[in-house]
Amino acid sequence: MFEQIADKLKDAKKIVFVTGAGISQESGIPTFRGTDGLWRKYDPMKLATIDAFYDDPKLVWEWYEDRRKNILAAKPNPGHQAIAELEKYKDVVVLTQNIDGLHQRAGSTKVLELHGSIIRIKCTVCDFKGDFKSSFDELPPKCKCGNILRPDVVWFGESLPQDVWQEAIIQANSCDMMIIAGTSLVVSPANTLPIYARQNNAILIEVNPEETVMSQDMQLSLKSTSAIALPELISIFQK
Ligand code: BV8
Ligand code: ZN
Repeated sequence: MFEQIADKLKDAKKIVFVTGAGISQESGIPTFRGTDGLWRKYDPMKLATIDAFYDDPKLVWEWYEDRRKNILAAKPNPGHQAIAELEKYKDVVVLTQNIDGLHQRAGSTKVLELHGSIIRIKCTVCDFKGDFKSSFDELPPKCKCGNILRPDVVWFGESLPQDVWQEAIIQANSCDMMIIAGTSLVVSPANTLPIYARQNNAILIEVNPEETVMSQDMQLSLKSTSAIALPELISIFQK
């Protein structure tokens, strides 16, 4: 699959990955828009928004609790593992839209979570933030300050954490190769990262069984799943 760019892969100094829900699909975590899409059962704009949360915090919490249980039971798949393995050969940074923490659990050490993390919580009022591994006996859970807690994720209409977003742009601007895996590139501003990379003359590679809005702009658009394609990419370095 990667023969035609094997040399470019070997010459690359810094490889930045932009990943989305598709890379966790083979870990059993439903994507957002695919046929197994998580949102098939729920109306995404209804639940992943601040209004929905204040409208019905219990319902939104039940949705996240349901997803968090599935995520904590899931394991990184060969796609996540290949990206972690690549760190042995290259400077690798992962810019992920996913909130499942699977890149870190696979061993990736430089991961920017653009949309936050389902295993972190924060207070809706004070600056409390914490890990969220156990279950709560009541939903929505309360902070010590008396206000309700929320998952530390970015909802639609909310801006991304400025420090994370600024750092993501720096990484996209300073890589010589960007591999976009498992994302429909529908959600902004994450979907602008390949544009920053292209402006910096980076080689763009896409790994997605389906066509996306940017497939035509890629030097290589692999119609494959990430758990199949990414281990093949690593095998180039293991010959
Ligand atoms: C912002 C965290 C501005 C929560 C997520 C109209 C109304 C309202 C808003 C907007 C609007 N138009 C534009 C917007 C902006 C909005 C947006 O982009 N909306 C979209 C829907 C049009 N964006 C925002 O609101 C962002 N904030 O813009 O702020 C601002 C500025 C200043 C001040 C205030 C505000 C915030 C966006 C973050 C939303 N939070 N997640 C949670 O997860 O619960 S987004 C959510 O979508 C996930 O993070 C997910 O990762 C992400 C993107 O989806 P994908 O990852 O691409 O997943 P998808 O299912 O779409 O695609 C999967 C792909 O994988 C497919 O292509 C499939 O073919 C492929 N695939 C499947 N299997 C595999 C595979 N690939 C490889 N291997 C496989 N096995
Ligand atoms: Zn508080």
